[in-house]
Amino acid sequence: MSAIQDIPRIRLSQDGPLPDLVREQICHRFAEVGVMHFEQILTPDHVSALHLAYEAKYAAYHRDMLHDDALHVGDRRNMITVALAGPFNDPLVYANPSVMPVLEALLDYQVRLGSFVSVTSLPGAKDQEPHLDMPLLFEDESMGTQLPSYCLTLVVPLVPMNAQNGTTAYYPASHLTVSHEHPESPPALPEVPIGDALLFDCRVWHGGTENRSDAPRPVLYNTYQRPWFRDQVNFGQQEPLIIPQTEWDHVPEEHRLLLEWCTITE
Ligand SMILES: O=C(O)CCC(=O)C(=O)O
Repeated sequence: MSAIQDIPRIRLSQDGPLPDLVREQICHRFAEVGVMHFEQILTPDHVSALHLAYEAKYAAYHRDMLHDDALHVGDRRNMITVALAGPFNDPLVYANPSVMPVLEALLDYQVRLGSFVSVTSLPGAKDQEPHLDMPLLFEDESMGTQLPSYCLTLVVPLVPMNAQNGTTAYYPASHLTVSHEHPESPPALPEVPIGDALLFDCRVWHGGTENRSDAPRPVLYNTYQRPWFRDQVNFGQQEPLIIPQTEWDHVPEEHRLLLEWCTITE
């Protein structure tokens, strides 16, 4: 099998259901590559508003130090839990209609949001080591790579992902082999403007690239899981998913199952 080096791109209309054949083709392609670039899932103005809200609430994490409730995930890089509150408590953000039909089909129509965080690299952050976000199920056995997707992360950049701000290097199709190291083939380095998003399978090798800009580079990481799968490794010191009670009251009935793992705060 020749190495896949490109990340497929799709743009889906938010009006009306996805035809079965189209959904099947997209899922088939995703299963082959393990990463997909979704174009224009939000307007740039909407993302700018999210960015402002993020900066207003989470700037305290923009210091290069260890935080009690944020995970240090590499040089000058933290994973910060973002409360589903204000502009983040919005179905366009946690259940985006351009992405959900694909996510639902990939996870067999039983989707739970497992975590809602930002991975923020600070100016000067170096490349992150390529890694898997969690160990494979049945770690040393090919079985873990033959299973359908069970944990998918939607990366929604709040500033453009590019060579200046930093992007994420992905090794397409690396979810199909068992290895304790990333493939030797060169990774894909996607340029992602605000409004676009990347979806990747948790079995795909990846790593953030350096931040050469003079500003933090936050990307939202929305992780969707089958109901039987729990992330046992990334949330030892922080809640994966929080929502204040007053915000929970505004969650539409149709999304309450998706969000049933939320910790409701005062
Ligand atoms: O910062 C990035 O671009 C990727 C972050 C990441 O892969 C991680 O923290 O697991």
